[in-house]
Amino acid sequence: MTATQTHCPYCALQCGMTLTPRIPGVRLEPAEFPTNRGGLCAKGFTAADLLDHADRLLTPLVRKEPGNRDSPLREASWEEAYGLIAAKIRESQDRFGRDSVGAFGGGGLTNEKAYALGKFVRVALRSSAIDYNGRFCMSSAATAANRSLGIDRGLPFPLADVAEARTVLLVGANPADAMPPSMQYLDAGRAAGAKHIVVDPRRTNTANGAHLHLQPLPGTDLALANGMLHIAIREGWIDEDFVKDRTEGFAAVKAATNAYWPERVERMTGVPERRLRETVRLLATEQPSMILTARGAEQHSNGTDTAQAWLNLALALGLVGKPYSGYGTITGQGNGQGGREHGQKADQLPGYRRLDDPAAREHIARVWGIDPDELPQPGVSAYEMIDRLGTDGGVRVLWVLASNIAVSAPHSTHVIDRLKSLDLLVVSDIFLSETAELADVVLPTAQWAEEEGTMTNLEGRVIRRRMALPPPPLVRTDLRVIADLAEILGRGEHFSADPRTVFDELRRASRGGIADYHGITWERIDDEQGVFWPCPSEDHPGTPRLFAESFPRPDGRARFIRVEHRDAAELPDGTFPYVLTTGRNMQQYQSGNQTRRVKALTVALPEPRAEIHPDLARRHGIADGDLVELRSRRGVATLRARLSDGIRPDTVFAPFHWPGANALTNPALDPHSKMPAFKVCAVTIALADTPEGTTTR
Ligand SMILES: Nc1nc2c(c(=O)[nH]1)N[C@H]1C(S)=C(S)[C@@H](COP(=O)(O)OP(=O)(O)OC[C@H]3O[C@@H](n4cnc5c(=O)[nH]c(N)nc54)[C@H](O)[C@@H]3O)O[C@H]1N2
Ligand SMILES: Nc1nc2c(c(=O)[nH]1)N[C@H]1C(S)=C(S)[C@@H](COP(=O)(O)OP(=O)(O)OC[C@H]3O[C@@H](n4cnc5c(=O)[nH]c(N)nc54)[C@H](O)[C@@H]3O)O[C@H]1N2
Ligand code: SF4
Ligand SMILES: [Mo]
Repeated sequence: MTATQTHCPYCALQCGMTLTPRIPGVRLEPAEFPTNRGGLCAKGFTAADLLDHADRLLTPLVRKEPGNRDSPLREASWEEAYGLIAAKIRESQDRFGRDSVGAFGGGGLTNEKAYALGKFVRVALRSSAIDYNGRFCMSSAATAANRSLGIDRGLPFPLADVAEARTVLLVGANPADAMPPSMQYLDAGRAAGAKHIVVDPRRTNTANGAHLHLQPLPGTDLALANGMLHIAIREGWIDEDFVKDRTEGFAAVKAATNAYWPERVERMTGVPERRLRETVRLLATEQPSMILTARGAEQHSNGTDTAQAWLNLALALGLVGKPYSGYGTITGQGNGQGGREHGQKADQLPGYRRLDDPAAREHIARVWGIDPDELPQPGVSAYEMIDRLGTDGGVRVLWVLASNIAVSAPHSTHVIDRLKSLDLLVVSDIFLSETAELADVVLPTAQWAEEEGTMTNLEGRVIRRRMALPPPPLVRTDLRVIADLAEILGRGEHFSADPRTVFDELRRASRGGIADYHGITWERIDDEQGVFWPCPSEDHPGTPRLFAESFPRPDGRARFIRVEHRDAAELPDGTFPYVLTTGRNMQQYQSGNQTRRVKALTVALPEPRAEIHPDLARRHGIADGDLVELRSRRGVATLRARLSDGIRPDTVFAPFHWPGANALTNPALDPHSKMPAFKVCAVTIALADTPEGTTTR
């Protein structure tokens, strides 16, 4: 029996695994890949359980009564499903214009699929309406890095470098739960005496092993970062040579930080002055130092400026571009990095090019064999697109691939209303997600172990997803479905269902762009355990570490950008007195559409738990395990309480792996990245009078 080397279907660590055929299904074992080095988390270990799962979608589904979403779904042939979709696309575009048809993609799609989907919308639909769930993920840090460093590669160094840093500041990042095998690098650093500081309103598993834990009020990280820069300036810890030779704009930032004196920052954030000072001292004097942010710092209505504030601090201390040192964002989804490079973003063409750049349009049009004028202009961001579904000027026919927005988008009751107002909703998925339950047409999709392609992990390392077994007989890959639909729409000659052909085209399309994959081949990926982009030619070694010499900006310098604290879009008040923040549990993944079906994982974590401080619980007569009702200005969720003295008494934490949390969240958007404020909204809390047994609604 031949073994297949591939990678986990879930997060951006993309742990290596070995699949060996057996009857039925496959045997899954961890592999020695440079990121996981033989480790896997519980989700990875059980990923193969979903290949032959009883819930799997095995044929297309359509409504028994077309147009009536209250009528049941029934099995249909691909021809019938395609016929329905194509007819609706034509009808909608004739009546309401090209932009009335759009797509919503995902950071779990392979590079080839993300590329093909972006091309499908621009070339086959000639619509501007496309965006994806990465907008809800790392877009704030990406926006900050683009404008300050000229490039957005989440980690500008290999993950293993983390073990060599003597100081690591983790801001709003909980890798102990979100990427357990990555902890071996943090643990190795700690064992060698490195000091780790965790900034998180909760004492997480990551914070538990750290030297220091800073516990700010959610949404105040920007003030914290500016406060640290204030101290660094006062103490003379700025790397003057680095600032002078390699950056621009420091004077304005320096002036702005005057107002962030430690006592004031302590009042704003709740972090004691001495902890602020100790953190800066370590970052400045115990180098090499790294500052890593994740969603806790970024998913805010000021997320871009917050990421920028941490980046400013890293630049001022001269951390960037030196060995085992620098600023990075921990990308989340399986292909969260590659998924943001190849054109499924509203404003983007492949290679991380801009859709509004005439030279980029020219280049891509040539690769695609079309006239540049055929390319639409940029569309609107994910939540803006969702918010306008079914309205005048909005999308009326939507195709969703690889995202479960009915659960994972903010203000979900509104999202569900909008989805219901569509003329046609098409969902491609493996299982009938909460979003697919609302669809007119459901298309079954091949899973990770049943397809070939490339993914780009959190380090910017391009790796191969390899096929271990064929998909079930009537199930098709997303790439095939994109090519089939393009054919029906009369643009078939521009598309291929073969991943290798698409990757070779992607290489040409990305050539000369920021995310340049031109020199990366499948053979090199096999031989070199992945290749780091940018990699402009086949004789180029790839780029594991960025910024050693210069920054990819017009003058080669990194740019400081002055940023000021802004209050969260919604603050607690007399009516909604507490802050709700949301995030992840170790045993579940994202909207839960996959992991809630894995028995071992649901046994380990059967339902969502709201983390509440015992003092807050006592005030409301809540005991551990009670059902509590959380209410925000937008909705209600009922979930079981888990009392923990590791969380701030003014803050409640809820996971979003089940429907519920996002009924509460605030869709206020960051003005730069269009990231929703997933990490702060105002809520009330009360003991629920819901009958025992009901958990969420
Ligand atoms: N088990 C599991 N692992 C995953 C995923 C999953 O769903 N489940 N998803 C993957 C994906 S797509 C992503 S994006 C990553 C996300 O990985 P992380 O960003 O590490 O995960 P989160 O739990 O969203 O947020 C991290 C921490 O931010 C804290 N936080 C909340 N508000 C604030 C704040 O205002 N400031 C600060 N400093 N911290 C705050 C939370 O308490 C939480 O512990 O995980 C990836 N890995
Ligand atoms: N309140 C709150 N909400 C959040 C967050 C938060 O921290 N708090 N985090 C946000 C973040 S960081 C993220 S990344 C999003 C994630 O939220 P979603 O975008 O909903 O992510 P998933 O649950 O992974 O959805 C992926 C879907 O695609 C299916 N799928 C998997 N692989 C494929 C494939 O190859 N093709 C197709 N067609 N389908 C596939 C899966 O079965 C699943 O239904 O949630 C965001 N929402
Ligand atoms: S850490 Fe991420 S990639 Fe690794 S096994 Fe777990 S879910 Fe999969
Ligand atoms: Mo994410």
